[in-house]
Amino acid sequence: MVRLRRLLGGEMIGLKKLIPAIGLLMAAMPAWAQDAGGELTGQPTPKGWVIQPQVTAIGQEAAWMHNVILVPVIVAIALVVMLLLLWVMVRYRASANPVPTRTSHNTFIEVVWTLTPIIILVLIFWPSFELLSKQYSQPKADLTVKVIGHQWYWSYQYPDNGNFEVVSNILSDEKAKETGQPRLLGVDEKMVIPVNKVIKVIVTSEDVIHSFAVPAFWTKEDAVPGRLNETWFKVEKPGTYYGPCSELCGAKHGYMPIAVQVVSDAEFAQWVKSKGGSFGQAKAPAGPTPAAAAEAPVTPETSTPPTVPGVTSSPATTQGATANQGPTA
Ligand SMILES: [Cu+2]
Repeated sequence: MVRLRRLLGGEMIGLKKLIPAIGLLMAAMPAWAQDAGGELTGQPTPKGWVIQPQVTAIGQEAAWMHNVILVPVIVAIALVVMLLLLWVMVRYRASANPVPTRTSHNTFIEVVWTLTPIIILVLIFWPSFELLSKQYSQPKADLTVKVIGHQWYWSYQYPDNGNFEVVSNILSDEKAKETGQPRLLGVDEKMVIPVNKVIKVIVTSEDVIHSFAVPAFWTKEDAVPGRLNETWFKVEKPGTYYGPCSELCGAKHGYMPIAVQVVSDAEFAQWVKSKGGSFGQAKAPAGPTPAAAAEAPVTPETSTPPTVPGVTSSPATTQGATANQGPTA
C-alpha cells in the first residue's frame, strides 16, 4: 500500500511510466494489425480479427489510416482516461484525502484539455479528408458492371459487353467444398472483372434494400430499389474476393454472398465470350469491328440505316446506342 501510495503520490511519476508505455503500444499496433489473413485473401480467416488484406490502392490507404492512425489514437486516449480515473479514485478517495480541495479553475489545465483534442482532430482530419476525396473522385471507367440485389441472390449485368447478365446463387456446403470455395460464401456464378482496370459499379435492387460489400476492396454500397448508386474499384491482384450482403434484407439475408473473380484481360475476354457477350463499342454503330462482328444484337441496328435511304439515320443509331449502353448513358 505504501508503495502504491508513493507511486500515485507524485503526478509526474505516473506520467513518466505512462508515456513510454503508450509509445510502445502505438509502435506495436500496426504490426499486430497487418495481414492476419496470411495467404488467404478476400475471405474471413481463422484468427483474422483485423481488416482483411486490401487489394485496391484506396483499401490499402484506408487500412493504413485505421491501423496506424485511428486505432493507436483510440487506444492511447482510452488508456490515458482510464489511468487518470484510477489515479483519482485511489489517490483522492475519502479516507486518504479527508479534506477535499476547493479548487474550481485552473487556466493551464483548461487550455491543455481544449487544445489537445483540437490538435488530435486536426491530425486525423488531413489524411481522412484526403482519403474521402479519393474515394469519391472516380477515374475514367474501363468497364461498367451493373449489380442488382434480389431476395436472395445477386445478378451482374455487363452493359459494355452486349449487356449480358449472370445470376449468382449461393452454393450448398457440399458444392462449395467440391469447387474449393469457402462455406456460405461460394457461388455458382461469380462476378468476373479484369485486373488493374477501373471498374465502375452501378448498384441497385429489384425488391428491398441490399448492400453490395467486398471487404478486400474497401467497398460497400447500398442497393436501393428505384435508385442507381455508384462506386468504383481498381483491383491490383488477381484472385477471388468474397463479401456478404450487408443490409438486413429478409429471411435469407445471410445466404446471398458476393464473389468477385479478378482475372487477366485475356481470361476476362474469354469469359465474356463464354457468356455470349461481346466487345463491340456501342457508341460506334457503323463499321463493325472484328470483335463486334461476332455479336448478334448489334447487327440488326447497324443494318437498319441503308434500308431507309430517304430518312436520316440518326433515330436508328441513337436507338442502337441506347439499347447497348443501357444505364451507362
Ligand atoms: Cu440482401
